Amino acid sequence: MNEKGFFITLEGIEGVGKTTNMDFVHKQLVAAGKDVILTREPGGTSLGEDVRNLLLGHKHDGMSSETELLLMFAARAEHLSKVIMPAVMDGKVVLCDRFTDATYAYQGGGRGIPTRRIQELEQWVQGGTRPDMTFLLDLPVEVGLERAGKRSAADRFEKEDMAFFQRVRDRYLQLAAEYPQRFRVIDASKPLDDVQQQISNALQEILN
Ligand code: Z5A
Repeated sequence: MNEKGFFITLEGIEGVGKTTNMDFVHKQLVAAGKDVILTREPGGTSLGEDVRNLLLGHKHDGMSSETELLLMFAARAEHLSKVIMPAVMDGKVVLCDRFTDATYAYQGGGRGIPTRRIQELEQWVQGGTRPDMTFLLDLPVEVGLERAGKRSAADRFEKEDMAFFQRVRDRYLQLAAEYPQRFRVIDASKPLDDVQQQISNALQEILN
């Protein structure tokens, strides 16, 4: 991206602490005087939240991987045009819980959809728009699932097995290695204070 604002995404497997740390990043940015929009994928718009319900709920268990991929990008097209781009053009910081790296990780790594298919859709829907900075909260799959397991009923993705989440984690780490300028890999297995110190250090790069 470029324009006037800044686009930050948080990524990672289930239970890594994205929700917990979104709030922390938000507070840090606001304290630094930034105008911040908090949003998420799939979702972020009225249409996107409806699509999210289709994707995460169990009404359509067994949906094909291609349908899942196209729904992710349908919601993303709406999110980009209605929320992300207008905010960035207006000089705001957009802080988004998951974005296209999640598609490479879950639909690519997890479901096995070829990378080039995802790249085609990314190019079509986003053109040259990419996050400016991506925090990848990383930890072993067992730890993430154990943390997430302590919460409410599992959604359609949370029903997947350990091998699926291992492929997702591997693909995320592969992306981080491929785009080191954009990614900041955070060791999310550490206690929360430590995790937030790592995030805070990385944030200083943009706040300075
Ligand atoms: N998805 C996709 O397939 N393709 C796409 O393109 C996109 C999404 C965009 C939506 O997920 C699903 O959509 C997602 C991928 C798919 N499915 N999965 N899995 P989501 O982002 O809405 O939900 P989630 O990934 O399941 O997030 P989550 O379960 O809410 O996890 P989290 O936000 O990363 O974790 P948390 O709620 O902040 O923390 C989990 C627990 O750990 C909680 O009790 C915390 O208090 C605790 N915690 C947090 N940090 C720590 C530390 N450091 N130590 C100890 N305990 C901690």
